[in-house]
Amino acid sequence: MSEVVRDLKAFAKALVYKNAPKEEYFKRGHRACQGCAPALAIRYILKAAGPNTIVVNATGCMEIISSPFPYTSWGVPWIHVAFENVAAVASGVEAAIKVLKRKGRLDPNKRINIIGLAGDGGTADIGLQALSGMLARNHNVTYICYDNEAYMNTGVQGSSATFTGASTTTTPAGRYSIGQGYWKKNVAEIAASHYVPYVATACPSYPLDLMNKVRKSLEIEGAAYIHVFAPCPTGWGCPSSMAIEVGRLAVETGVYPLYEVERGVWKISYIPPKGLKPIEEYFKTQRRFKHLKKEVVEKIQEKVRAHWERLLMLEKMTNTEEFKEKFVRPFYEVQI
Ligand SMILES: Cc1ncc(C[n+]2csc(CCOP(=O)(O)OP(=O)(O)O)c2C)c(N)n1
Ligand code: SF4
Ligand SMILES: [Mg+2]
Repeated sequence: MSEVVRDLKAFAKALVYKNAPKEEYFKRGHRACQGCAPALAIRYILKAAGPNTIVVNATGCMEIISSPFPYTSWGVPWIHVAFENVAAVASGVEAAIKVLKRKGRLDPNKRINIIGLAGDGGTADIGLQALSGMLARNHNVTYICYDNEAYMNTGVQGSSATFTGASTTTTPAGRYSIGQGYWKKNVAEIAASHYVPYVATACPSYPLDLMNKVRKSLEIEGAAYIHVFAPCPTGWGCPSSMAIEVGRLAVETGVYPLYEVERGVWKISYIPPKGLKPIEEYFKTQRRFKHLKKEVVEKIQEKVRAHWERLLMLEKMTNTEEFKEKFVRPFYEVQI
């Protein structure tokens, strides 16, 4: 596995087409809207995971667009579960495979990837308890949340992962409301606080980085969590041709930083070489932020910058020999 590089934009452009596996396990013909980044993300995720993969998928846009016959798109075993219990079912699948291997009914050396897949509603809200259980028990599962920042399948209702200031049908902007009034819930950090071996954030605008993180998570023994920021042109009010650019701008403005937390050590995957762009550049691409007044944008900007600074500090603090010696080695290498 190559190191995640910092100037991902240049790197991804140069290498993605040459190095991406040719096989498609999320097939064409599904019913996603034009420019749907979650659907693109799944395509990359499965390219990276390969054929020996079982996907446990919650109710949501990605289930709806991919499952009805004759538009079924899954080229790997796939199970649809309720909105709230992806992590519980994925835990059960992993336990069942372990038993089958122990009883000799499955080759014990065969690697089977188990991926739990749910939207931000299914992860940050209704499925959070099951996710926490799965992470606490350290099941050998990669849980992936595709975050389109609202309950899209049922009509753009806000979730706790909806970005601050966004207008949704349950957080409508108006005279007395800026839209979503609180800070986006950070599920990647919640996952990291379970001390699982691997947590990452990703975005299909950076496909190579996304695929590398999926591969890495599957190679590591134990629970992994990947939070994938995935623009939804329909719910966000941007042209379908802009989804990739919008994802890139989210990263370049610091609205959605890309990073990994591997055994407690933080590493930012992409640091914009010329510093963060102003968040207006990201906001102006989408209708859901159109109503925001300058003073509100400035306040959100301040928070985004502070959050980025904190990330830089976390990286600096955890990447020292002292941190690794006093925390990482004793904590992660001692088996109780
Ligand atoms: C217990 C339960 N409550 C509500 C629903 C209705 N429902 C189905 S999908 C969905 C929204 C899913 O949102 P998210 O997880 O963000 O996925 P997205 O649709 O955005 O891809 C809702 C509310 C349901 N299926 N089950
Ligand atoms: S509503 Fe959004 S997430 Fe759902 S299929 Fe359309 S673009 Fe994709
Ligand atoms: Mg959603």
